[in-house]
Amino acid sequence: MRLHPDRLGSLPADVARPRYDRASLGTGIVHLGIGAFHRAHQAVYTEDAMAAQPGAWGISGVSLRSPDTRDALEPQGGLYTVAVRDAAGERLRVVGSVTELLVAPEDPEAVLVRLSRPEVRIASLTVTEKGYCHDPATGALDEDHPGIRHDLAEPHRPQTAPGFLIEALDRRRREGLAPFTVLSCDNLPNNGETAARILRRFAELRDPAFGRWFEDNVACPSSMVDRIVPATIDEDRASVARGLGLEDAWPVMTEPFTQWVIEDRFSAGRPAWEEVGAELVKDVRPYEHMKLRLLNGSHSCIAYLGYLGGHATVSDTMADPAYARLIRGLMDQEVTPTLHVPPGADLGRYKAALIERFRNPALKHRTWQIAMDGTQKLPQRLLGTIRERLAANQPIDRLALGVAAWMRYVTGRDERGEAIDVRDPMAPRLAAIAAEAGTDPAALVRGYLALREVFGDDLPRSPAFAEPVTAALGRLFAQGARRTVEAMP
Ligand code: CS2
Repeated sequence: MRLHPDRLGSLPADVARPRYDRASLGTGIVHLGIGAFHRAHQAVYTEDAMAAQPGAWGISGVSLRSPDTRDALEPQGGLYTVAVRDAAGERLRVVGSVTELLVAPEDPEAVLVRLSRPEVRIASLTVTEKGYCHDPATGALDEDHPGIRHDLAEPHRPQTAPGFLIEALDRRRREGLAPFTVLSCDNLPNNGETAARILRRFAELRDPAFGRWFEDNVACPSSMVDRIVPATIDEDRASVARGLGLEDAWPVMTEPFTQWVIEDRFSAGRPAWEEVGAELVKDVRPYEHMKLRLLNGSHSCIAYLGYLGGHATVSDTMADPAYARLIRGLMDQEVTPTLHVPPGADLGRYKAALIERFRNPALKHRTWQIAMDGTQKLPQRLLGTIRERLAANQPIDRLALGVAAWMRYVTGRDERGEAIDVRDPMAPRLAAIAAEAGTDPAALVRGYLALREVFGDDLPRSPAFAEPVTAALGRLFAQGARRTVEAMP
């Protein structure tokens, strides 16, 4: 038997479920990128906000690529399970805030129609870094991106997130409807500002007057989102089914920790997220730096060095004392001095909690999963910190090792000579560089640093950057990741 709105009554008493009238939810939010992360994070805050202060904030979840989420959730009336796991055990809750599921490539017009409805007041996004179709080094729209070129040529059948948002905003503008607020929930620096820059440029390329209208009318608050949500595997489905007494085709697995810091600039209202734990602030930047540099920066280092050292998951990697020491050193010695501490935050406790979160043995967060899309992630996770430290003449040994580990990883061969499944929008270029440079560290570093979209114009010209990266890459080839990590101070 499948999870279904008619069967909520049969759930075991300890499984939480919607505490509001789902029928009155309506659709106030369209979310682009209805993956596991959104379902374990923003959709849960909205679920709780509906119980605390009812409102018409149901979520229409859009997949920009595959029909998998719709196929899994539609027969369940949009319901799904969030399993919160740590060493103490597992707690299940069934979430009902997603009321509709759309698959953009099957019917782009249906998504545009939904986004153009007057009751939709927020369009939120978790489309991952590459979904912004931008140049990660500068944060500007990549005007040569094939998806962007397509969406400019065929605005009524968009494929990309910017294409959908801009066409829908144009329809609203022409119909005299207020725009929705665009709420980026991706791990990008100044994600609201970045989204605004990209969307404004896209609007301007369609029509300069539209670009000005966008600038004057569309609110794009920034937000910092945090919750670790590994990909769901079949074993998780089986264990959730045992706990529910019903099958759920796509439950999401996560940790107890959750944080959402949002700039309070919504042009057409929002759910009462502040009633249920979200922090509404004026300036998200200090929170975002703290999170992107400490959590995501460490995550990427764990991913590349852990994978190369034979560790399949983050918790396995962190159970290795040499890695745990490296990550602690990275946070304390190299990242912390670059941070402006957010008001009221206790960095010592934050970092200790991060280490505990990484160690959570109940989450099987694969190093391979986090290793994906490095070209889109390195700039905000490691390179910004590196730039600031170099400008202050401070050492970057651990950060350089992280960058070198990424280079070693994207050569596509592991330490036993096996192929690595490198997933990255720039994968063909990464492979071509490796094919030409072989295993010569200096040639590889030269080749990868020439990727201006990643390293910008400054880092490739900086010997203070290239030298430690080349030295670290040499050690990774000569000694392997495990021994290189062990030899770090
Ligand atoms: C991870 C993030 O996959 C990744 O790149 O670093 O998804 C991370 O788990 C989240 O940002 C945690 O909030």
